[in-house]
Amino acid sequence: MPSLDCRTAFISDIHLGTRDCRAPYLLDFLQRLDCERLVLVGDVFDIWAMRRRVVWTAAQSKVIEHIFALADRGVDVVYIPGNHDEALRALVGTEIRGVRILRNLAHENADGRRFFVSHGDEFDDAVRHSRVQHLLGDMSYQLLLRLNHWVDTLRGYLNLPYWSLSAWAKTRVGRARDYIGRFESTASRNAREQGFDGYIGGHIHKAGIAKREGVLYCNTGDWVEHCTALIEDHSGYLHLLHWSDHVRLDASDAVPVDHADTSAGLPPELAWLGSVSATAALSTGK
Ligand SMILES: [Mn+2]
Repeated sequence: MPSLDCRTAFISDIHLGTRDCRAPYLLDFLQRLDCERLVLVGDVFDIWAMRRRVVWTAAQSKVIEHIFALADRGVDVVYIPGNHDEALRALVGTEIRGVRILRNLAHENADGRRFFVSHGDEFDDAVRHSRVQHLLGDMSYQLLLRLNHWVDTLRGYLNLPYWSLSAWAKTRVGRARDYIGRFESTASRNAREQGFDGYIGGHIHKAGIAKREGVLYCNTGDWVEHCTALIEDHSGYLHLLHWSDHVRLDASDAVPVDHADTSAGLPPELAWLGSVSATAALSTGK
């Protein structure tokens, strides 16, 4: 298996525990990854969705096993919980099997540039118009993801490559575009005001690298629609990888279909997650 040699890899918005999670793609990425530091930039688990219904697959278990295996191998694995896994913020400052859990991170690139790394939901209040609009947006987004699932299944039958309906819709809906623009500016300005050379985040499921507010804005994207990762090479340059494209090109390594375990319970190795989420739900009042 060819390896992906880099200094740092940033991934976010994996949404483990839901059927939207594209775990087989992520597993393929992780198995090839050869890095010094791996940063999980939030929404690794979708604990919100898991409170309603858990969809767990063998590939999702393997993703977790592989992340721990990287930590065992000496990779500095950092986990910054997001809003969908905010229950794990109760564990900030601790370590689980070599994975450091942090609220955010100051990452220094090989070329000396410093980046402020956070999930990004802390900018929601500054970015969104109103709570009601946000909820409506969230509901239609869920609907789009559902539709996306069916479109993808259909295209699979027709032997067409993966194409994301919700990704397509998002770039064409004016309000979503405004939201993304405001998010990028707010996050970048915040990083600049703290003296950083750039910002690295996730949350909005829109991967990108762009100059904003005088600093470099980077978004890792997600693994529910786009399958993207932000990579720092050994010289300190940042690159965006679109892993679903990569897998499609490499036909010898077809990604297997991820069959959902419909028994819908947390796997035993994740039982601790249930108790953490229950405790934190009380403390945050959400
Ligand atoms: Mn988020």
